[in-house]
Amino acid sequence: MRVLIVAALAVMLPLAAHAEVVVTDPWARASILASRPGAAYVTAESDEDDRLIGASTPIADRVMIHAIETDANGIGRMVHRKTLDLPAGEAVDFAPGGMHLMLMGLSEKLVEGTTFPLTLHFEAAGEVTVNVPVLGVAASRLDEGSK
Ligand SMILES: [Cu+2]
Repeated sequence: MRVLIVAALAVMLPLAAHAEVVVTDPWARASILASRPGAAYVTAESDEDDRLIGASTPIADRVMIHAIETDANGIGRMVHRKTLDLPAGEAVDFAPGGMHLMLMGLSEKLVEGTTFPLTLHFEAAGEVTVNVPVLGVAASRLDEGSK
């Protein structure tokens, strides 16, 4: 009996001590060419201060965290970020024209109606994997693409 209780505590304690990040509304836009990078979007919210430190997917060589910064002339440029802070209780939205997860070196085109797994790596919460639906080439938000 004692062995069972110790084993149960060992399983529960790390969970209680860790931040939890909820990742919702994943989507990506279908690509016209496999040679162009794709982009994926999610909403992420952590119950404690945490930080996105990377992402990966089996369908791309690597996934980069990109922001878009607008210069004084109003021209937007993609800026690579090594990490992205997730303040506790604040939903961070990835969306076209803003933060996105750039899928570099796609092994195949992103085809509308398919899905692919995307794993987000958080400093405190660890890995969270979501299934990303691929919407049409003209989709600009999740709800638009699902109509
Ligand atoms: Cu980008």
